[in-house]
Amino acid sequence: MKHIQWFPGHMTKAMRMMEDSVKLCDGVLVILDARAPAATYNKNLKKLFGNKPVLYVLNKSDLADEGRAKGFCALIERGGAYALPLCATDSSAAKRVGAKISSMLSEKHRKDEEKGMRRPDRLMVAGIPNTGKSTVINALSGAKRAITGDKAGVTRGKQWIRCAGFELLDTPGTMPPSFENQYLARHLAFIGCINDDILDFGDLSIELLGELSRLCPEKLTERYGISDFSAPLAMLEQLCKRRGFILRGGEFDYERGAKALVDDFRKGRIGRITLESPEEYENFGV
Ligand SMILES: Nc1nc2c(ncn2[C@@H]2O[C@H](COP(=O)(O)OP(=O)(O)O)[C@@H](O)[C@H]2O)c(=O)[nH]1
Ligand SMILES: [Mg+2]
Repeated sequence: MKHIQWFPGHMTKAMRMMEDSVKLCDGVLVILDARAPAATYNKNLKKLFGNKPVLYVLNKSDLADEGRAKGFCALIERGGAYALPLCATDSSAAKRVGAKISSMLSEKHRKDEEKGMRRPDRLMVAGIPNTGKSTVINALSGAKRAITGDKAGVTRGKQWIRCAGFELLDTPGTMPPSFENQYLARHLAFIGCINDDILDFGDLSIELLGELSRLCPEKLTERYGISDFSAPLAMLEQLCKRRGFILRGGEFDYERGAKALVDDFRKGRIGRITLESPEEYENFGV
């Protein structure tokens, strides 16, 4: 697959904007994708957060492997940060995140009380594109979206949304993904965190089949009747055969097969899968 890159200029600009926002907050919610927590984590951001408490939300947990998602959460919490598997579209999402935020900020609450003043808790949402930042913000703020400005008439002032028990910066910090590791960069492509226009679905499907055949061959058998795992191209052909993706003349319609595979994976139709194993990431999130 093509080497995936991010322009350094974008990186610097995104980081600078995030840095300004973080300063105004008591804590940060970093949204990761529970199907690929390591790939959707950008360790460069850790330094921006300074001493601010961080809650890592492993979102889209409805599409992910439950045990692995929990394993990553345990790793993160062992390192001193907070973590929560979440399905942001679930009706219980706001309540679960709210409870976690409140325990994360208990130290601030105690200090506020000592000083005899209770400032509102202010948080921001951050994460790489497509992890569900907007969905989380909508879930936390509810339908009404009460917006509270820092100062009326100051257009440059940040907008805060009043949520149950805290205020949320209305615009999420969009952070660039880290592409230092091409194995993890591929995971970003699989889950749809990279603009599809720059991706070759043929290549992508071959890589995905290779990885899924090592991780969960039984799921490929169940959905596509794949039984010969000797080579990814042969797997794609079995998929095409099963789904009837055959061109006039009898050739396999590889392109259709590739698209179907990636689409099925992204929508969770192959099963609940987390591509990375917590065992491989000893010091994750710390
Ligand atoms: N299955 C599933 N889809 C989700 C979840 N959260 C968000 N999405 C979907 O993921 C896509 C990207 O979400 P969005 O909030 O726009 O991501 P953003 O780019 O980080 O703001 C949308 O199609 C959402 O509906 C979730 O917990 N589960
Ligand atoms: Mg968004």
